[in-house]
Amino acid sequence: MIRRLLVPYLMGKRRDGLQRVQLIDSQPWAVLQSPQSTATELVDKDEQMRSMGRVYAVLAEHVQAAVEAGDLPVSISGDCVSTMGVMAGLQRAGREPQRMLWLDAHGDFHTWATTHTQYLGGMPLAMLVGRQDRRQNRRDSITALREAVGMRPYPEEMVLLSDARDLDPGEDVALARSAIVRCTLDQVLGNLSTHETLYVHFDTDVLDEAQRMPALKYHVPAGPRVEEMAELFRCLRDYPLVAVSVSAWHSELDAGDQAARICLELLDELLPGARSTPRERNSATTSSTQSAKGDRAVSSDSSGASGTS
Ligand SMILES: [Mn+2]
Repeated sequence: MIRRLLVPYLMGKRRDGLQRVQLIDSQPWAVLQSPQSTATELVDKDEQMRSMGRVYAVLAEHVQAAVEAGDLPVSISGDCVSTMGVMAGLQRAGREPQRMLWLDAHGDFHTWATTHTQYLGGMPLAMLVGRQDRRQNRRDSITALREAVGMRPYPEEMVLLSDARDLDPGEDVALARSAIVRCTLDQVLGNLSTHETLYVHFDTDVLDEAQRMPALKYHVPAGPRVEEMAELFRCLRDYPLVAVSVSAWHSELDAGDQAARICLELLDELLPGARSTPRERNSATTSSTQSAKGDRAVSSDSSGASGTS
């Protein structure tokens, strides 16, 4: 069974628009909330981290319960810090994955030492693998956030990051010196084994679909199209998945729920079990007019993100 978990928050702030996923998907989604996290705007970074700690502790509980019941947890939330909640739940259920695939246009590898913007959304991967931060001695440090969620740092060398084509100065150096493996989308399967349990995290901003999905966040050109992601997901369906998490689009900008629908169709390609037939689906993920691999080979030349660390 698949346990679908909807977490309508963006960096600790409520985003009720994400709940529309419930209305447009034929599958049931459980909506998770923390009663103390009701604000739709949070200016204070410490309060933001406390709110994320509460919200993703709830996610961790639900992931743990799903895994212990033999289900596959699949979550959609507003940001990539949700990976901490998913990982915490997997760890507590004794199912820490042997590999993690992190699909993202960005590195998400900033720390307080490298960030110029103080933007917490640029730090989730560094948080997940336990990078120390210079606020570590403060009560509201990232370490405290990880403890609130109940997660142990995940080993860097087990993370495969693709295709992270938009890195900032400082972040690029930190990633290159880390044990995280980087690759382009067409190199993902070559870096994974069907014998290793796998957690797939899909930040929807990895897609290069400014026209078709204008509600995606932080559009970065020269990335994979929906068709290429669908092809990868169809292959990954045969891997021993232990969890899937999605970082969502801007629900308030998603006119007609276009981004939501395409992402749900993509999830359908990845998840085992019943799925709609191609004829019933929107043609977004089934178009074969473009050669996915060919497009990727062209775009990876100019992306600057094709090297491995
Ligand atoms: Mn991200």
